[in-house]
Amino acid sequence: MTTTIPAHVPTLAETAQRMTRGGRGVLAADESIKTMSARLEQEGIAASPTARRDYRELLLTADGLADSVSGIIFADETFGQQLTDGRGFPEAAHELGVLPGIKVDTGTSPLAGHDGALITEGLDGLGARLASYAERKAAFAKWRAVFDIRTITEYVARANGHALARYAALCQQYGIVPIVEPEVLCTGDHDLAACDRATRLALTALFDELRQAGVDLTGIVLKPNFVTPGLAAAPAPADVVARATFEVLHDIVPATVPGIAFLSGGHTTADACSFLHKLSGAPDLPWSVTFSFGRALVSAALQAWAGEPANVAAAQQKLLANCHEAANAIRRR
Ligand code: 5MM
Repeated sequence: MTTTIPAHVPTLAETAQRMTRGGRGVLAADESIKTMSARLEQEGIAASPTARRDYRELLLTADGLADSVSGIIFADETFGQQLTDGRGFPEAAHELGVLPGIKVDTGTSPLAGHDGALITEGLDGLGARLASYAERKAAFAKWRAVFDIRTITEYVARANGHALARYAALCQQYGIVPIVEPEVLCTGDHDLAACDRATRLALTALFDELRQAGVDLTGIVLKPNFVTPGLAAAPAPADVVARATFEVLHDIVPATVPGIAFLSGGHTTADACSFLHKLSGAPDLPWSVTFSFGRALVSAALQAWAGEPANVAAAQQKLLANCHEAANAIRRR
């Protein structure tokens, strides 16, 4: 008699660890249709579902991507598309050794009564969408709250933290690891202290809400911004950014959180990698730190591709070089 040993279904904690440990990070390729179309058009490429598909296929199939990338975040459109060989994107990602993730927020709206502040939407019907993504083998999901240092208040932080916590609790019910992303934007000419204050406000409200929602903190990945001056202000040295970022996170993020994967936020690849390198060298880090960069990994590849099949290999080399640089930033000690 033959017995079939059921395949091990990874726990939330195991998936979160796989995403953030082992010297690899997450590639954010989940631009909404609107953002992706604008980025294609900026490079002179006519935006269409096929162009967006070809671009994401180029990213996913770069040979050796899994050496430095543990997971890739897709938007809903890509998640349901097929590669040119007929495989679905999530299936192909698993086969290539990269966990597929899905962005499930539906973007931001003005937060009524709080001039200029934004609230991230997408909770309506989220359970049904997560059930469908889980069936299609999504390993993790992402929800991004967006804060501007000029409009963030305790209420704005709490409203967005509450939505993030409800999203995270729902994801865990469906066996999907939630990436929780409270992004303090670095557009503007504010100083590092202003970003420090805003990031503390956002993270404090978030972790309070996550606890109250009963979210298992061992099964999440936090995706924060680095604590930096605004992009239009005088830059701070990488070790100053790393120290400020570490202090904020150390004060607020419990050690039970397995991994922190930073967004790049409009910083150059070199800057984002050097912040990460300095930070990951800090002694006794309670969590794994890695990257979940979007623009810092893909911008050069998109430019090199320019929509031409003949440029695919060159574009993939640009992507791989940036992914290796980011992975090296967390591996070098
Ligand atoms: C890749 O861009 C993501 C989705 O953006 P939109 O919904 O606005 O189109 C974005 O959430 C991204 O995952 C994070 O902001 C990190 O990207 P960067 O470029 O800041 O590392």
